[in-house]
Amino acid sequence: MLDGCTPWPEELATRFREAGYWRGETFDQLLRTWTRTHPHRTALVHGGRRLDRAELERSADRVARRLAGLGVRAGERVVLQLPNVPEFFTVFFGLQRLGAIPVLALPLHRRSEIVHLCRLSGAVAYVVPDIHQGFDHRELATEVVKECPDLRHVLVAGDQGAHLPLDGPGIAGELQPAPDDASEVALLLVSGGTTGLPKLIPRTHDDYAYNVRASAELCGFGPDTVYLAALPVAHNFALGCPGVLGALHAGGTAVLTDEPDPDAAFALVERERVTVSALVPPTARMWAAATEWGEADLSSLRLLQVGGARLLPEHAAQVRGAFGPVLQQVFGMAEGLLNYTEPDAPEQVVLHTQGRPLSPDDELRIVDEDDRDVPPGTTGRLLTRGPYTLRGYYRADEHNATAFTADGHYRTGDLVRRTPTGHLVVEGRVKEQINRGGDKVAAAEVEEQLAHHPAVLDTAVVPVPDDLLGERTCAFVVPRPGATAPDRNEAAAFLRERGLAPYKIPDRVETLGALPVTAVGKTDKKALTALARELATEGARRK
Ligand code: OOB
Repeated sequence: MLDGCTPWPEELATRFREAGYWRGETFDQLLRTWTRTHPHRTALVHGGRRLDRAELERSADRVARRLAGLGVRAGERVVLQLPNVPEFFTVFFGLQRLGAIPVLALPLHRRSEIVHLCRLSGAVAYVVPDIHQGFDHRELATEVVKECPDLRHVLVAGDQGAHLPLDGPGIAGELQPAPDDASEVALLLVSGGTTGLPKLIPRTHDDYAYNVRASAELCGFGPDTVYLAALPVAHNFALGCPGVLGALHAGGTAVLTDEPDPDAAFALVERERVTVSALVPPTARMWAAATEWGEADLSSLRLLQVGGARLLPEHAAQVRGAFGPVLQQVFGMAEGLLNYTEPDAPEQVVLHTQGRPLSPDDELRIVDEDDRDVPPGTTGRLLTRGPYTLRGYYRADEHNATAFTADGHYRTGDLVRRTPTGHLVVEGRVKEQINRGGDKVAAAEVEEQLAHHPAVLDTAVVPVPDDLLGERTCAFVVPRPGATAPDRNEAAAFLRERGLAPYKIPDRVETLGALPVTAVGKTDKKALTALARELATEGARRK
């Protein structure tokens, strides 16, 4: 396995192969099979563009030749930052054809995240759009290159500016065949993070293909599936749960959009006869509200997946009320473990639980703070291992020592309880992460960035409840003696300047004389969370 990764123990790997989870197929081999079986079935739709499987494969082959011509080799990493456009998949599969490894950055990542991802992965190339949603990624790339000596090439899908065009000349003749070791890393996903900087999650061909295939089977995907990707396809949910890859695997079609708002999305559902989509809770609620006045024909929808953050039972009822019994709750993580409510699950299960583990070999433990199992039905910390859950983050030995138990369970940081039917209910979390409607913000990352402000002595970032997003971020700031703490506008400008992704900029900034501490002298985040909540309700009352 790629240097810097933790493989599964050999006896487990053998078991997962014998059980038929790991089938020894790489994503390049899978794409070839999909193309061979249905060359002219539509694979991807984007605006007025439609690519059948044969075209997708040809385009991927062109990208592979292009990158090979630039010297990109098997095992090398390439940071891929594209929105929901067909090029995301032509580059993804082009890299698979070379055996090179995509690092899936999110479209909203900025200099801080991209420089970190490039350095951590030792990426040799970075693929960007030209301008996306008003932001010029070519300018970002110019800054990134200066800070990342290993980065040899920037490729632009669109107008190249000062960089190289993605669509340029490549090598002709035979491509060196991609390595066919399916136990090798196929892609690196970015974790939501709990520490200072995002971590990379190695996903092998074997484990991720199983993730996709088993999800597609559970969700009833088939040749008539039309999947609307309205969340970023760089995120695990829309990529492989079952996502675009699941639709392709099942012989179906994926429709790509960057506009999840009901106006745009409903028009696509009607036009393309979309059968399934995946949303985060705030978007699902907007969709539900919009059915009351919209006139689009949504009768083709057979499954509406909602996940990424807590969906309250009353909101689940609204969504189910608006769309009928098509709602599915999904509790997943880029690290692996996926839980789904079954498409035929009783209403109570769909409204009140976040689903059941995907694989019979997902091992779950619910424990107290000393890693002792709690009694059945009690809330505790979720630990897990299994055939598609990582055994270690990439190049992160120190972090891995605490993020996993000695016997290889991943500490999810989520607080859950299990119902008698084996479904999980997510009750909260112990990890210091704010879940902003599905966008994950590591408190430590924002704190570290804010600490660079010259007037800031100390800082702590905590969640505040929010009706739409579930949570927003509140930063408490202690000014240096004699200095004035930055207010929200100044803090936002400062963090933007430092290149932090926009969704990580605190929604509120409050000044304190000192941070409260616990009996052992640690910052008392519980007290701060309570204070943030108080300030927010007070603010709302005054309005
Ligand atoms: C998905 O993946 P990530 O990596 O962005 O975030 C994982 C974390 C979980 O550990 C949990 O804290 C939270 O997001 N989460 C949920 C949830 N789904 C995810 N919390 C409550 N209820 C849910 N249904 O978010 C993700 C990956 C694949 C499929 C779906 C979501």
